Amino acid sequence: MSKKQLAARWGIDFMTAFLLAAAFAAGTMAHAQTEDQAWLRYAGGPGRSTVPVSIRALGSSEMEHSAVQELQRGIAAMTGAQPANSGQGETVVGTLDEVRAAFPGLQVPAHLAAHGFWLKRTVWHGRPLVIVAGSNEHGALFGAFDLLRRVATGADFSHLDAIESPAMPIRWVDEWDNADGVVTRGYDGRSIFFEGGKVRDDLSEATAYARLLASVGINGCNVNNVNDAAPFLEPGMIKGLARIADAMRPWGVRLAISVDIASPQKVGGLKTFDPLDPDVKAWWTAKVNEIYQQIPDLAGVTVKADSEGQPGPASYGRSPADAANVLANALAPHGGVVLYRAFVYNNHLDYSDMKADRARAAYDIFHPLDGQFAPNVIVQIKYGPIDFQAEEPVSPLFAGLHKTNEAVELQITQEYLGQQRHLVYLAPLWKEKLDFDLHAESRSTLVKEIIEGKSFNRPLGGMIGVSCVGRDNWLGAPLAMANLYAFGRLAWNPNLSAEQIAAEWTKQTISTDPQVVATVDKMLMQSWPTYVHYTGFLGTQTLTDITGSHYGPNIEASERNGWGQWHRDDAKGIGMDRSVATGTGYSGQYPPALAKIYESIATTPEDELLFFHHMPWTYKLHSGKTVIQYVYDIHYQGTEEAAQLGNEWATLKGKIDPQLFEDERARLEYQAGHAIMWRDAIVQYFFKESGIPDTLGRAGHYPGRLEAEDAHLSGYKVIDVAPWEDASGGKAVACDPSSAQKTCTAEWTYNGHAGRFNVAVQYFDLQGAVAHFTLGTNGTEIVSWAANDKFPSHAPNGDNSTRFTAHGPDGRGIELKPGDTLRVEGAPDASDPAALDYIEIDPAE
Ligand code: GCW
Repeated sequence: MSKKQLAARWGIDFMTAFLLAAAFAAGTMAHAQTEDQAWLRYAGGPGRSTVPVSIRALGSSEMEHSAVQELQRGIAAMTGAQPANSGQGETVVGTLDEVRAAFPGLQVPAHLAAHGFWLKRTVWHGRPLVIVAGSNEHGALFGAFDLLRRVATGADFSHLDAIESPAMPIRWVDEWDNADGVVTRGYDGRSIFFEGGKVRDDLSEATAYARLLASVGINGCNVNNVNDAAPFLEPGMIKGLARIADAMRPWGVRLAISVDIASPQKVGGLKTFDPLDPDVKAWWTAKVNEIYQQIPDLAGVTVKADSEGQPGPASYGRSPADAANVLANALAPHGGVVLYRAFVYNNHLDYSDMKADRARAAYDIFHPLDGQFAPNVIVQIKYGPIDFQAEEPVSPLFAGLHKTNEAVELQITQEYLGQQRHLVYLAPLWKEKLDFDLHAESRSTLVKEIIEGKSFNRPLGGMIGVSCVGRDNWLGAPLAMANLYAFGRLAWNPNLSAEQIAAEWTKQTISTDPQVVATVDKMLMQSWPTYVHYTGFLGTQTLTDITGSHYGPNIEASERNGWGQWHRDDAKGIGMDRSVATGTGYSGQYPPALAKIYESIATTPEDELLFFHHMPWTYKLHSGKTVIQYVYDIHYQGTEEAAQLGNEWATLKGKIDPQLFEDERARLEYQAGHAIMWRDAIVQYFFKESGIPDTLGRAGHYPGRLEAEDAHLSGYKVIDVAPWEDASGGKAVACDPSSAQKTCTAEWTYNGHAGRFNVAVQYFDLQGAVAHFTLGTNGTEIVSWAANDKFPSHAPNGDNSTRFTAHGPDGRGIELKPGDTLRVEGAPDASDPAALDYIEIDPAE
């Protein structure tokens, strides 16, 4: 950002802008991406702790070494203490056996569960002793991080005597990195692992990432995309993968990879990839052996097959169990596992078939196979039956597999939830799913207990988080890192609350000041409901462009195609009838108690109503509001809540790191503007479709709004925006490429009362190009800015519709009186026509 843009955007004076720009530049140079920018800053500790700073490992393993290094670094940073004389005692790290041997006579727990740890503060021969003991060295490493978390969050150490162990064995993140360095559904730069078809030379970021993952208990990382995975089994690539495994090993994070089920043909040159073919079996066995020779601790493989164009066993009339088992048998001797994804569905469904239903697919395909999977196969199930939606019921498949290991797949990267440009803390959503009771076998079976293996007595199970980090600060937005943190903490212990995790994260990342912690946590907890309120309603599927960016609104994109993310709206109503009696029968896939609840309109929870039933716009909800009135109200409420997030953050000024403050402040300002665009798109679309007015008169009426298409235009031409709902009134203006003018102008005459006003300009910031804008009154420029953010799409639409608000030179508004002219001037760039939707004039007070 230039200084002038900074000044324009933030309404600050030139000198402050200069200093901030310098700080940004220095900041970028000083900290290329490191894990220390995340929750491992070790800066927010309470300033003292009773953990002795003399720290040693009792054994010689690599992970104990990592643990000691981490403790030394963390304790010293948080307490300011230097390694002291032995009179102040010591902290030791080891396995339980090592502790027993080193401190004979000390009372130690008889046993620790796998990867568990014991933290103990005691006195040994008159000197303080803190023990970090693991069931093995990996447990000791987790224990070290836990001890550091306790120091950073100000825990009481006086009676420290804690035993913990992970709730489930599989705690992995999945990355969707491609060999060319592009991260699918990643919003934060290129791959930390791959570039140009190869593993990167510099894997320091892979090590740093592993450290972050280990700190929250994650033990596996699948590094490549589930799509197009065949090249990863080429011999050269396996060598590279072995280097990644080496880079992550000191932190106990085991490598996993995605494999293409057609590899025997694509890589091995066989005529077939039929999983029951003996040559195919032999090929997999040999390939797996080849991998383990180089990566002896490979955690396992993930498979996406017969889904979204990926090849699979269906080509040969074989089942997912056949495909999973051929891999499982090859992996079993090495201790590896297969994560077979239940995300298998036909994406060529017939929209006109009222019985067709993508939500049914996973259960229809996998339930009949229960009991047929090898013991080292885990079926990996997305939390909902469709696809990482902001609101969607729990997948019934969790209750449909009793003799099969299960893992839940969550998404850390915010594919359908604002792509890290919007603040959405996901732990409350995940908790809702994990705590959900499916009532299988007419007893309590919570999702978290199913994946822990408890409900159906399974040896394996776990949680997978699709993370998709990149080189641009992992998840890009600093607050989005709370999601990565929360994922690990919940996989370790799904009984933690979203609030508790938020507080832990804030204390470690931002500040331990109670007011800061309370404010940030309130914002985090409110952020998911807020996002839902301005982007959807009552369990509709996503209203984004489902075949494109998954970001801005595009209501029609989900309809009339084979993808099955339908909401089936028309002039009379909206929603999918998934009942057994009259619909697709999906609700009958749940155990009887739930099936009954979802079958009936009266008992279906309203936040899932339109997922299960097609309802008239005039249907009255429990509140007495009609569905359409709810649509209007909730979207206006959502935009107010989005603005409120920014107001909350503003109270932190001067209390937190200034760079973080400004970064998030700008993000929240953008989000509040984008929420308005979402609101208007949805409200105007369904208002037009239903023809039912808003009882509060807001739909279709925008006080203070002056449309660009109604302005006096010079160089600008009126355009239709696609989809129409993404522009106010469906139209915008764009510079006419055939015009000789270098800039284009839109001018309005102000006819309201005299006073001070904030003027918002809604414009389109196209990808890969930089247009410039200025706003002025009566021929004098007030402010200028560049459309240089990074949004999806090369055409003007809701992906890139952006709001810039001018608050006047002193921040108290722009003075206007009747007859004044307001003018926006756009300077296009070769591929960005400086398109403009409207301006909106709101009283400054
Ligand atoms: O949500 C969808 C994504 C695809 C992804 C797929 C999946 C990797 O849009 O990009 O493919 O899910 O989970 O397999």
